[in-house]
Amino acid sequence: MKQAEDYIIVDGFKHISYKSETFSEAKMILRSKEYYEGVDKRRSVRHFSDKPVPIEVIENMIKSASTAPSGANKQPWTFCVVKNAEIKKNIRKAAEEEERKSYNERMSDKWLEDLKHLGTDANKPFLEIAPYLIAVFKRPFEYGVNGEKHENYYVNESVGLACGFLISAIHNAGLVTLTHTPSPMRFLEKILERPANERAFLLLPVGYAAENAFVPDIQRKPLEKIMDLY
Ligand code: IYR
Repeated sequence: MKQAEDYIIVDGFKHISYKSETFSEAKMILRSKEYYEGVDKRRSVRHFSDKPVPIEVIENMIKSASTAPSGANKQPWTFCVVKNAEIKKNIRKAAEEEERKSYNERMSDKWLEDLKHLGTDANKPFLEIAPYLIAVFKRPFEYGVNGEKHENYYVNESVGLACGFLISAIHNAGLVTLTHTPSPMRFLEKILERPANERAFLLLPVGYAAENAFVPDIQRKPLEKIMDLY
């Protein structure tokens, strides 16, 4: 029997054969339901335990994040993992400074009203308590060998997708996170001494939920409100 080719050449580039694992319709329904029920247990948590987490777990999560699709496969992201207490303290101090300005001056009354049910304020103790902070940076461009700039593509979409994968991986490991958005976030670039082609995108504290953690009693929109079938 003739063996199927396991690669072809398209415009001079090698394309390898890809076989995706498929399931019966019944199994698909079951798997999709079980997956939903798993991710539906995820919540944004603001109360963390300081219990240590093996770095290997964080490394695996970041490898999962890096499997996200990206524009022209440029993978325009860097994940900075902060375990060092001194650096976490500096990040907390700088984040709270920005947040105080935001809550007191920059955010509109409507915005503050919209946040009230979440119980947030400018104090961010979790930035010191969580065993790790993952500061995600986007890379709008790369430097070539002569220092010239090469633009990346769909950078926000790509890094947003990678963050989604990361958040899902954190939940899958039984840990929690919070998509913290101190704004502006330039202080992260300074504290972590990032190269000039990186911009802070998201700050994710990662760890176990505190034993006495509480989350706001909020509901997800029902399917009828979020899906239109044509
Ligand atoms: N960045 C602030 C405020 C904040 C904004 C939104 I939109 C939220 O959903 C939650 C908080 C903070 O992190 O507290």
